[in-house]
Amino acid sequence: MYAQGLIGADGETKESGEFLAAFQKRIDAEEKIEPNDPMPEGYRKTLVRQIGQHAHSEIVGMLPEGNWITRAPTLRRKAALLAKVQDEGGHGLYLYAAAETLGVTREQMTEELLSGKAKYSSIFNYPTPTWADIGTIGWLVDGAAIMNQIALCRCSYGPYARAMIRICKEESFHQRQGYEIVMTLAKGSPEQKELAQDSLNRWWWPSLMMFGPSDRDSVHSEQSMAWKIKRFSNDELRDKFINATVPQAEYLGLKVPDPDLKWNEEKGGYDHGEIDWDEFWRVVKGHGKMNRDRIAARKKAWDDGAWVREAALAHAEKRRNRQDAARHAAE
Ligand code: FAQ
Repeated sequence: MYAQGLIGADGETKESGEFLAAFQKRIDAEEKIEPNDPMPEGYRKTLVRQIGQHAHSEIVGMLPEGNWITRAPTLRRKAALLAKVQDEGGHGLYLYAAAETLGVTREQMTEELLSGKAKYSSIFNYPTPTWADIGTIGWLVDGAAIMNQIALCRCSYGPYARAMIRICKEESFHQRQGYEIVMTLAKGSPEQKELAQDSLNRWWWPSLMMFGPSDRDSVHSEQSMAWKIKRFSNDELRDKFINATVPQAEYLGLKVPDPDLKWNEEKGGYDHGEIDWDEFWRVVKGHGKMNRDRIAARKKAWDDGAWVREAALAHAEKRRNRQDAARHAAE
């Protein structure tokens, strides 16, 4: 359908000023854009990039927690964790389906993930060495994901916005199950409390990085906000997350590992310390602790699943042939 690459708007456009102005008018009037509507190529590419990367994040995001399914401490914890990881797989599938409405295939998106061309969230390149990490991921990672995704429920592209509404409902359950795990540890023995604190120490800063680079370095924000794909800037969402999460840590009796974190009465929010952007870019560029393992696991799953895809296609073709033959016989 479209000949260009999938990743990102390239800034060049052959569309007329009149066409772009009419499109912007629809956006400004808060109309939802649907798959068969005319849209600028940059808008389509931006959505393919963002939704595709979001889908990859959900699927790669199953790996750090999947690591603990066989080692969950009780049957109740195991059942909840299994359901949560399965939910994340479902989110990935809604999102791939939403991206497919823009004229790309799941195969193309997967190839871009496996070749390193398409990104997925930096957060999933950190290891999960302790059970407390499963609680902390639910509390902080799903908490950060919800903060970002609530805004995406109002995204101008209909299929993405609608997928987000359902996803947010499930993520809020995930956030609560994670918080409950951390609360159990934080109110438990000194060793358990230490596990919870150690996990918070390791996940706090990477969770803040999930919101993307600071506004001054965010290349896509301005255009994405004009198109109402993004409703808030990266820093605005990060600040909202900090303001919501610090009181939760205080309630647990845990210390947020930021010596510069301070309530600012004037702005009605927290000031925070400097984020290590070198670490962020290192991880985004593929040099985090788990990048290689994550992509190797996805590649193995994709290769191992080839026979299933082939069998499903062969079955669909057989069925189509049978239906065609039956139709011809009836004519
Ligand atoms: N990691 O100009 P911006 C979840 C890239 S879902 C890696 O600011 P944009 C559920 C960015 O792609 C988590 N790369 O970009 C779950 C761009 O590179 P590109 C995922 C990042 O798009 C929970 C470049 O940096 N959520 O966790 C990151 O306007 C538990 C410049 O950045 C979503 O994807 C990063 N953290 O804003 C699952 C939400 N940040 O593409 C399992 C939808 C930025 O030019 C367990 N996405 N980059 O090569 C968004 O809202 C946006 O895409 C942002 C980035 C806010 C992530």
